[in-house]
Amino acid sequence: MTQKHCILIGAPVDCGKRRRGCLMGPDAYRTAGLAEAITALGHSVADWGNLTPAQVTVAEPRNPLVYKLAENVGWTQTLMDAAQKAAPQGFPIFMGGDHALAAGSVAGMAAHAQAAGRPFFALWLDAHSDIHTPDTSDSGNLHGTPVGYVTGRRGFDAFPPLPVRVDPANICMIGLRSVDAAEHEILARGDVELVDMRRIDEEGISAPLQAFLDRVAAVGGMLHVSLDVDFLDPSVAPAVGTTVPGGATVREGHLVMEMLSDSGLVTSLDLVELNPFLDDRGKTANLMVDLTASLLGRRVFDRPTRSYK
Ligand code: 5AB
Ligand code: MN
Ligand code: MN
Ligand code: MN
Repeated sequence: MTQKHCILIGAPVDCGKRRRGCLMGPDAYRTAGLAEAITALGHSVADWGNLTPAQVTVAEPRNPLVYKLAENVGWTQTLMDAAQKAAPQGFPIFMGGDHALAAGSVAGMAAHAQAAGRPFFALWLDAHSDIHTPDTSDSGNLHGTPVGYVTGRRGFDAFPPLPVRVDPANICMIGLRSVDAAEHEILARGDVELVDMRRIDEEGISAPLQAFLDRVAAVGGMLHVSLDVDFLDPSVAPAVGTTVPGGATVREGHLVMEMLSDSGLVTSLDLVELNPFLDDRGKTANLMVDLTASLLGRRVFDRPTRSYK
């Protein structure tokens, strides 16, 4: 696989929900050896350190449950700028931090793709669909809203204006098993490709993923991957606040990453929702690092060798 210049962007975002701890995520990835795993694969790495959110003032949210609106808006601005700065220089890896950070990372990468004249796609690996708006969220936790923001849903007036709307038809969600009624409603009449756990049980994870990758490749698209820890089953990835049983196995996770690597289509990555306070001796942080290594080319054997004689 071709060598990349990976840019680690620490985004200790902890304002996307009420349970605290994701702010420790970037340092947990550093401690688990993310940079070393990447250089061992022949890539280069630059660690840009941890960013801080832009200071902004916002009007009171319409939904009184909305938590830490100003901080979420500030992070969105900061990460949107960081993504557009990093993307021309290499392969940005956004080390979260909770999933609220993806409002900025995805919007920034979409803006970069537009500037580069290429179509933009996003793969959402998550138990949840994260397509609420601040008005429809019944928790008020904005880590459930980044897809709503980047697809241009109404209700984000406090947020930075979206540089370019991501076409819902260019988004594929894999791992779904917890979707709120208001999200279900919008997804049911939209174009987002939905791969829930039942579909994975029935078809396997590779067929729907390959179909999506073929669509990205056919138009020369750029692909952003947003990996939420809760995509994985909590038995193998316990360090997350929003555990939902019945998630992806370790091997399903690796297979997704290996296929993404083979495709050569991925141009940026979010590692989100890791809460090191809830981890079991670094188990989840280590697994997330190993998955990233698979995405960046780590293999047991190189394909197409089918018989390992
Ligand atoms: B995550 C829920 N839909 O809105 C909500 O972990 C959960 O980034 C959101 O996927 C989970 O609060 C957000 C119930
Ligand atoms: Mn999520
Ligand atoms: Mn989730
Ligand atoms: Mn909800």
